[in-house]
Amino acid sequence: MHPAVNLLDSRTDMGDLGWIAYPKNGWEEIGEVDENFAPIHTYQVCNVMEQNQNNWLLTSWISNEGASRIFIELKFTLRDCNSLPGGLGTCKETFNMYYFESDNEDGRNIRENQYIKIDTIAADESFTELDLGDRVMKLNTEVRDVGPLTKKGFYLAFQDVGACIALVSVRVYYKKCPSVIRNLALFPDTITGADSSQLLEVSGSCVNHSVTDEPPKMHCSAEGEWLVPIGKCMCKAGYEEKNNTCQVCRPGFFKASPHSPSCSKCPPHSYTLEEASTSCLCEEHYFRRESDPPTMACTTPSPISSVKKSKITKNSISLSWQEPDRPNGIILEYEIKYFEKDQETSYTIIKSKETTVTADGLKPGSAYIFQIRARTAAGYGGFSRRFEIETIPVSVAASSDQSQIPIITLSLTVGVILLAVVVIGFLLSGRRCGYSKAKQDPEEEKMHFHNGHIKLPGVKTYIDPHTYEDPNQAVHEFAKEIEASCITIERVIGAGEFGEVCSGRLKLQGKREFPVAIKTLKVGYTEKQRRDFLGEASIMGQFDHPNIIHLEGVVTKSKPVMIVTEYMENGSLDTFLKKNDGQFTVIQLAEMLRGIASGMKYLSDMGYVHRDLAARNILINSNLVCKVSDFGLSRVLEDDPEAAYTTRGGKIPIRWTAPEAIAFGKFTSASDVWSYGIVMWEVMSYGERPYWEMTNQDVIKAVEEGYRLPSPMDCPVALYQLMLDCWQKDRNSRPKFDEIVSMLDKLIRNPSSLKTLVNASNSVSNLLVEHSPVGSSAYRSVGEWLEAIKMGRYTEIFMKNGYSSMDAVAQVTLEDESPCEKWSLTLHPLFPTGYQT
Ligand code: ACK
Repeated sequence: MHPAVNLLDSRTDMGDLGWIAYPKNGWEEIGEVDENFAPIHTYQVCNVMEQNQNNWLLTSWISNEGASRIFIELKFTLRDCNSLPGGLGTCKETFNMYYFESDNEDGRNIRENQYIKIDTIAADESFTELDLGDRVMKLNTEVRDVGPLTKKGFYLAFQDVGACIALVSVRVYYKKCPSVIRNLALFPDTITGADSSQLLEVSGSCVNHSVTDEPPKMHCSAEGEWLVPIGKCMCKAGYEEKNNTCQVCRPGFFKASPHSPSCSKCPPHSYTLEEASTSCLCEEHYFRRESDPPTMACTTPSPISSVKKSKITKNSISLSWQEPDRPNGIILEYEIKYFEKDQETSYTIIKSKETTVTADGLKPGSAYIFQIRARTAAGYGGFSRRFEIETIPVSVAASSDQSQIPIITLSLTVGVILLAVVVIGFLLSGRRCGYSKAKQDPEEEKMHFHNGHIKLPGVKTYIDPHTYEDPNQAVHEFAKEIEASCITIERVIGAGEFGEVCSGRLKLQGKREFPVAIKTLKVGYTEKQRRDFLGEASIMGQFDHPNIIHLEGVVTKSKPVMIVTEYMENGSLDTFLKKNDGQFTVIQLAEMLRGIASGMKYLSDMGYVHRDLAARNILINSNLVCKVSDFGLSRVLEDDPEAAYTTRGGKIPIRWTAPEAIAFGKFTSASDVWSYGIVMWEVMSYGERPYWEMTNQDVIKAVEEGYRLPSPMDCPVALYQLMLDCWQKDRNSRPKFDEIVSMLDKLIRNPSSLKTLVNASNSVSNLLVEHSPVGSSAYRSVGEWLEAIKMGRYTEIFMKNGYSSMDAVAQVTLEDESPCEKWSLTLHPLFPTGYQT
């Protein structure tokens, strides 16, 4: 539909226009016909030879039909004064157009001076006698607009002051945005605003069978175009969108919620006979739990009927059960739910492929409720009945412990012998002193995790959102849904892979408003992008630690989809450090590192491997607290601009990644420790780029050949040593995060331990002052002293360089080439000049 609506068109108006002309010898109507012999109302005047012309032509009253800006299109011919010999003194080539507003036709007899001038109209084209001779009419078209109009209608008037004019047509119209259906909302015909730049906000109404939780709106421009749609309607449950309407779901199909895009076929073993179904009924003998989503298949119950207690201690309960007699297909895994009696709101789920499970970390002498269900390809069966089992009370456990004293003594003896064997073996293997190693191989945790087992050593374990068939279920398990109306977006602070990152405020019911960061998912995303985007929230939502970015919740029920986290005033750590180069004390930097290590310890305890630990993925708040962020599934690395493709096809941030992870994809907490070492280096060098401008290929080669990053400027020896430890080729020799945390704790508690800097020329003097308050005599040998300052591994270098006694070390003067300088040169292998063979 055309956006212009005519109020008057003298060409198409066949009857008497009722216009008034005066004085008598002024404008006159001539009855002409167009090429189709239709009458044309043409008014003309041509008193070019006479002085003082003032000829008026008044239209009849024109209703504006509610429009507040109207347009007037004039078509006319105007004679060129040069073609009128003798009339040059008086001849004019313009005429004037006026209007007068009135609510009704009573205003007809107004005085001329009450009219308001719209414009003086001149011709673009004038006609000449020659034109007339050829019977060629050159028509001028001029359009003017008037507004804002405040009354119901108006008159127009044309004043001639001595020109030769033929007014061929007058068209008066207004513009509107024509009625349209957009996003399932009907927007009515809307007359444009009075101002030529005005956008009118118009509310839409949902079409039949549609609903909204975000009222639809659009904006009508002065040109009659619809712009900027906001909100939308969705077909209600039982209906789906087709051609801008909501069509009913056919029998056999259902749609459970307005948010589902279309009707889906009933899941296995369910049906509907009705149209517009919002769920499907289970076939006979098939069931679905009330809490199961309607997308889930109906299954025959395969309930576990009896459970055997295999072992109960004061802190753990081990159970076993029989596979159900008639499972509905192959059992993929069991889900064991348990909680302390009367505390059902806080429960634990263990997934196991075995018919046994051990729940540990329980309270002594407490009753626990267990329920088990099996999962087949068709979905979950119903939960078994509740089994109530009590752990052993402490008193009983103690007495049974008493009776076991001889056994314990025996085991202790065996234990001590075994330990001695291990220690001797360790010493014989020639390994220098280092960090004690955790007993568990990190891969083992990962394997457990991949097998879907969840062990409960009193610590929560990370659950891979991939293990959920429905990713939406994972998000809602781990993340709170926040209503979009609780969020105020204030400004855009950056760009994420999936959309803008904004800062804003969150006001939850009963809580004070507080600042948050909001990651948004851009419009037009694919289902996979949405899943990957929300995957981060499913992971983040499982963590609760002061050094892990805290998830406030997600917005998934309205658009845009958002992830809301705590706000970190200083943004990402690498940028922050670059901006504040040299501004912090070593203790402040060590505290930042301690925080990061503590967050990483928590993640590794939960069995989560970060894979992209780097200063750019650490956020820092106004109190300089650092928090690990940027969690994701495969996409973490996709999203990281530092990530490069390896020959194995994966995308890896080479400079931060351990060699075994680059070479054969072995990502473990130990490879995270390597990355942590690189983060330490980034922090101590205030955001310097690791390996500077070396290419990724050169980095891989150098690291493989045993080269390591040199110490950053003014870096405490102890911290650089820790970095080197993190970069041990053998991943089992790298420190664990808990060891890194306690090491940093010790250093921070004893600030003098951080005074010795790798590249300070007086480093040895410092060492002696800080570590040997009563002089070098506090240590019997150089080895003992180096052990005490956690530099035992350099004993050999000291010896080789002639510093075999503490006296020799103590005599080092500022002028001497200090053993630490030699030592630090040895640690600068990336610089060929500094590398000593
Ligand atoms: O260095 P920045 O200021 O810190 O720029 C990036 C940008 O958004 C894109 O990731 C910033 N950012 C991300 N999450 C947060 C947050 N929770 N608090 C404050 N800034 C954040 C990040």
